Amino acid sequence: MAVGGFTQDVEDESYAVTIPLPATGELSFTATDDVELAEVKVLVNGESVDATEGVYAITFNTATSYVIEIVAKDSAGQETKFSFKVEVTEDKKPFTRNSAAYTDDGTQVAADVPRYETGKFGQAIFIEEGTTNLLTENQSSVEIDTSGLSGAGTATRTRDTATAWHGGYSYQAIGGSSPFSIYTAPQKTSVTAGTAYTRSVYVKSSAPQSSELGFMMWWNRWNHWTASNIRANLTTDWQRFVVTEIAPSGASSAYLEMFSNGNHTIWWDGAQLEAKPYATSWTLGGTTREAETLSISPVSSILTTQQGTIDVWVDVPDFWKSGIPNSRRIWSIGNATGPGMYWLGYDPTINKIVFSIYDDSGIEQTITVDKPSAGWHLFTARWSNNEMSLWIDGVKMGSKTSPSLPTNFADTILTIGCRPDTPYDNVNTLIDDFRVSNRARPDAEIQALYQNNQPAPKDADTTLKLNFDGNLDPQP
Ligand SMILES: [Ca+2]
Ligand SMILES: [Ca+2]
Repeated sequence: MAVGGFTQDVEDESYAVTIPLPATGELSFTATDDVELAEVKVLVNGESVDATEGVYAITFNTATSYVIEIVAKDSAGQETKFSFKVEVTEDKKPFTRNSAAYTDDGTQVAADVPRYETGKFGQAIFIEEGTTNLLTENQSSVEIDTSGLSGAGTATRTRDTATAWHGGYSYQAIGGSSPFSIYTAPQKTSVTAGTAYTRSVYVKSSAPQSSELGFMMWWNRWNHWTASNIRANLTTDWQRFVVTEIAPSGASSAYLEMFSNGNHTIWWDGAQLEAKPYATSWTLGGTTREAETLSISPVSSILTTQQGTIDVWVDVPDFWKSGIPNSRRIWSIGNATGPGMYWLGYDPTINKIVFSIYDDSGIEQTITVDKPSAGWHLFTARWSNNEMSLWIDGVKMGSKTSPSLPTNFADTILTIGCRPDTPYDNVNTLIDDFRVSNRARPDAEIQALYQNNQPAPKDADTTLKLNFDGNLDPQP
C-alpha cells in the first residue's frame, strides 16, 4: 500500500502515517503463485471500494483511523480475509495561503509562499486575511491595454511601457495647464449601499504636488460625494493612497478618480477596490487573495500549560480600531472560548490588547491593557502557577496572581497571526522575532530584552525561535 510517500507490505497490523490531507492511497496486492483469485473485495470502514485494474484507491479526508478489510476468494471458492488499520495524522504545512499574493513593492509570490517585508530585525512575516479586488484586471495594473481607464480634463493618456509599480506597465497622464484626472469610469464597479469600501492606488508624479481634488470615489448618486474629496500629496515615488467610505443610500456603482494639478505628469498602477472598512495589500483586479495561516505543530513540543513565556514583536497597525470586524490574534492555542485556550491579541469590541487563559472549566482569566501606538512593539506573555502577566516593551502592563492553569491545551497547534481553524482573526500586519520559552522568564530578562533592542537570544529554555528573515526555519 502506498500513500503520501508511505509504502508498506501490510499484514494484520496497524500503521500510522502522517500525510497532507486529503490524500489518496493506492492499495494493490498479489496472491501467492499457486492461487488463482476469483474475486477480491476491499472495504474501508465497512464501505466497499471500487478498483481499476486491481488497484484500489482509498481516500483519506480526515485525520482518523481507517479499518481496511480485504476479502479474497480463490477459484476453488476458498475465502481469505484480513484487515489492518491505518491511523492518519495530518501533516500540516506551517504556512498556508491558497492563492498568490503580492509584497508591498508589487512582486508576486506563489501560493503557500510567505511574504517577508522589512521587519523589526531584518525581515518579518506578513499574516493577512483574504480580499477580492473588485476592479478589473486591467484597471488594477494596466498590463493589457488602456481599457477601463480614462480621465477628466485635458491630458494625454497612454499606457506607459517603461514605468510600473506592478508588472511592466502603468497608466500615464501628461497634463496641460489645468487640473486633470485618471479614473475608472469607463467600467464602473458594482457596489452595495451601506457597505464600507476601501479604495487604494499607487500613484507618482513628475514633481511633488498637493492635488486639491485628490483621490475621489464617485457613487452613481451625483449629489452624494461628501467625504470623497481627499487632498493628495503626490511625490516622485510610488505612494499608496487609501480612502474608506460607506456606499451611500441608493448607490449601486462607483468609480475611482485621482486628480493632478496641471503641468504635471502622473502615473497610476496597483489600484484596488475592496468591500472592507480598511485596506489590505493589493491583489490583481478580478482575483481573490486567500487568507494566510501560520501554525506550529504540535504545541506540546514547545510548551506546557503550566509555565511559559512568549516574546514577539508586532508592527501594531493603524487599522486596529474600535468597531473593526474580528479580533486580531497575535498568537493563539485554541480557536474559541473553552478549556485550555491561550491567546494574545487585539479585541476591537473593547479596543484593548488581551491575554487570556481558560482553565479546565472554561473560565476565562483575562488581562486587558491599552493598545500601544502604531508601530513596532514587543509583546511578552508569561504564565506560571504564581502569576500570568502581559508586558509591552519590557513594562508589566497587567497581571493576575495564582491563575488556574488548565491541564491540557485547547488545540494541538499554536497559531501565529491568525486563528487555528478556518483562516480568521488575521492580524494583517508584520510579526517578527517570535520566541517561545518553556519557563516563566524573570522580570529582569523581559525588561532587558526590550532595552537591549536586539533579537531575542536563543538559550537553554528557548523551545522555538523564529526570525522570519526570509524563511520559516527555526533558529538553530
Ligand atoms: Ca527578523
Ligand atoms: Ca502594472
